[in-house]
Amino acid sequence: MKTYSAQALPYEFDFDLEHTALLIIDMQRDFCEHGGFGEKLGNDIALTKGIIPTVKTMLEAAREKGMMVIHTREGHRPDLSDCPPAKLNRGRKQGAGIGDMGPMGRILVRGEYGHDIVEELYPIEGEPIIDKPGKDAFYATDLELILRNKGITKLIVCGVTTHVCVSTTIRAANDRGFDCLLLSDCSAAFDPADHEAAVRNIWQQGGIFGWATTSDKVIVALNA
Ligand code: TIU
Repeated sequence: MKTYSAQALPYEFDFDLEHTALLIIDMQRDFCEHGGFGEKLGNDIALTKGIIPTVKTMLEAAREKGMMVIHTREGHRPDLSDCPPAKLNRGRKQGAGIGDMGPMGRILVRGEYGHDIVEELYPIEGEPIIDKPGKDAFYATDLELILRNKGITKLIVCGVTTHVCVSTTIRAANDRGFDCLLLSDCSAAFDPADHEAAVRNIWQQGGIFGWATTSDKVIVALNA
């Protein structure tokens, strides 16, 4: 099995195609388009929308090389029975009521147009979609089971938002023994300061949660 080595912080990230998956977090219209959950929380979606072409390039490179690709979506059952009242109440206070009707359908509800992944990055056959009720993609999902069954030990992680679902998932993956590489240019927060801090918080202290780099470094490694 060929080993690839990508320049990263705090040092190079070594991986192979058999044990590594690209994990794309929550690239849903609700976070990247007007009228979705992100915007209703008072955010500008320019940066989350802006990474779509970069993520697409990385996704196409992974597909071409045969790397496993997994997508996640944050959202809830239509009856909201899997939405903790605390989350529901806080969203409502911000004017972003989960389950409320918006221009893209009911906010953060499974099956609605706004809840789904943006067209440019839409999963193809064989790419699992993990529907998650929380920020952590492992919480109350079968993500860990799928990764273990496939022999995946390393995750290349990207998506939105860097400081919320991406960061929470990397931390959860780290505690489960997965090596994680965060792609900073394929991830975004609504505020660049949150993004920058979240990226640094992954690789600081010698890689306390994992590694960080940009997608071009991974693509260079894959083509070396
Ligand atoms: N609000 C925010 O920054 N993020 C979320 O609510 N979910 C994800 O990060 N996907």
